[in-house]
Amino acid sequence: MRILVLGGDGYLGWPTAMHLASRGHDVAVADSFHRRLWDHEIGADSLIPISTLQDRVAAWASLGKSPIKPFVGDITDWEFVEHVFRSFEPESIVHYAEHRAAPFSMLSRRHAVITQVNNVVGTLNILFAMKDLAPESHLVKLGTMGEYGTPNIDIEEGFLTLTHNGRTDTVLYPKRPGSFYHLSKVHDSHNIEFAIRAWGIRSTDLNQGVVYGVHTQETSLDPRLATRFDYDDVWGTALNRFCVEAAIDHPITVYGKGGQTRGFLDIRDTLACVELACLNPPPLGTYEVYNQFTEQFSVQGLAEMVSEGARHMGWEPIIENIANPRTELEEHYYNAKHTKLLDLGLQPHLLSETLIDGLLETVKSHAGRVNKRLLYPRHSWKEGLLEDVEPNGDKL
Ligand code: USQ
Repeated sequence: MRILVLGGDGYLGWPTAMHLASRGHDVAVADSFHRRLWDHEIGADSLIPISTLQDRVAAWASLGKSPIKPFVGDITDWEFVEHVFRSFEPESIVHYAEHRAAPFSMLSRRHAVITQVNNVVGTLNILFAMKDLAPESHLVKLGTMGEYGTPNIDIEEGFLTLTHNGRTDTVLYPKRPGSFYHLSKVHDSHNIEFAIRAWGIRSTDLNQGVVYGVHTQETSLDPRLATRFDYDDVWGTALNRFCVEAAIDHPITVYGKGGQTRGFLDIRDTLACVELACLNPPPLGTYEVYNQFTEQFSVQGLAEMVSEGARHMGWEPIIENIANPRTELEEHYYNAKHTKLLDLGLQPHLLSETLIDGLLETVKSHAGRVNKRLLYPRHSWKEGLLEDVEPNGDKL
């Protein structure tokens, strides 16, 4: 199958491209390198050194693998999208080309605008390209579990059947996201669902939870194929950050009470889910939604698991419940369905001691690269810039 991976230079895009190429698909990637640029803006860097996209595809080809074709450009630019669609003629489009950090989108008006314009306009361009240039193709869109927020009822997979005043209908599950980033994905979902009704194209919206880990069959082949590992306060996600903090004897930063509960999954399961989605396109005119995570944990529970793993390594971790820089419920009901990908054959890698130990070892081997200034949050969603972090990373 010809598969175009948008955002193919990113944390998940690059491992996905290699995974699909090694399974016999004809793969191209497109990327604007925005993600690398934003690192410069906030002074962050991947914990694990990463090669340029050109070096990555050259290293991949040098191992005798089926080549990955790179396209460099921005999908908010229609001419670029048209060029990629006409020259590659994708059958599936895996769409990761979005700004993906809730804290980034909440830094300022400018960051909220950049996030929403990039994500909503980019996706609209892809929808029009599908309609005009590849009407049979299948959009595999990375959404987020955060689209649903934390409602006080069970979260279904995309749709809810309601009876109101004696009449029954199936509607899109009500969305109540918790950041301008998460909202951008809700806007995308609505645009996609409408485009499908209007034009008869097709898409699978993957509402993904928080991904952890960096090791996949392909990233482990050669250091030049490594994917990025973010640990800073803006791009770093919970488990990855906690491992870095434990590895350098920094307090594990649980925000608030730590009862925030989310769906989580191993990076290898992301790749498997995306491939399953590509191989099982819905009929034309259908909008399919899968909830893509394998287990749910509270943030406090996750911190305790990392802490336990760190003690096995002979370290002395401490968990610190710091003031929450975000605006979110810290204690809430959470029960999200996630059976559709299992029904398609997903065999999950569940979070285990061995995985945490492996992550802790990887992180420890790069501990010299950690910039401590990036660990405590530097920005509050309500109060703006926080002044209580010293340039050396200590709290005042
Ligand atoms: N958290 C802490 N301490 C930290 C970092 C995070 O307690 O040091 C808490 C946050 O307050 C939040 C939870 O951990 O309650 C998850 O935060 P996160 O940064 O790990 O993940 P999130 O902001 O939700 O976003 C990530 C990805 C995003 C994806 C989303 C899936 O960055 O692209 O869409 O996970 S989901 O969470 O299901 O919406």
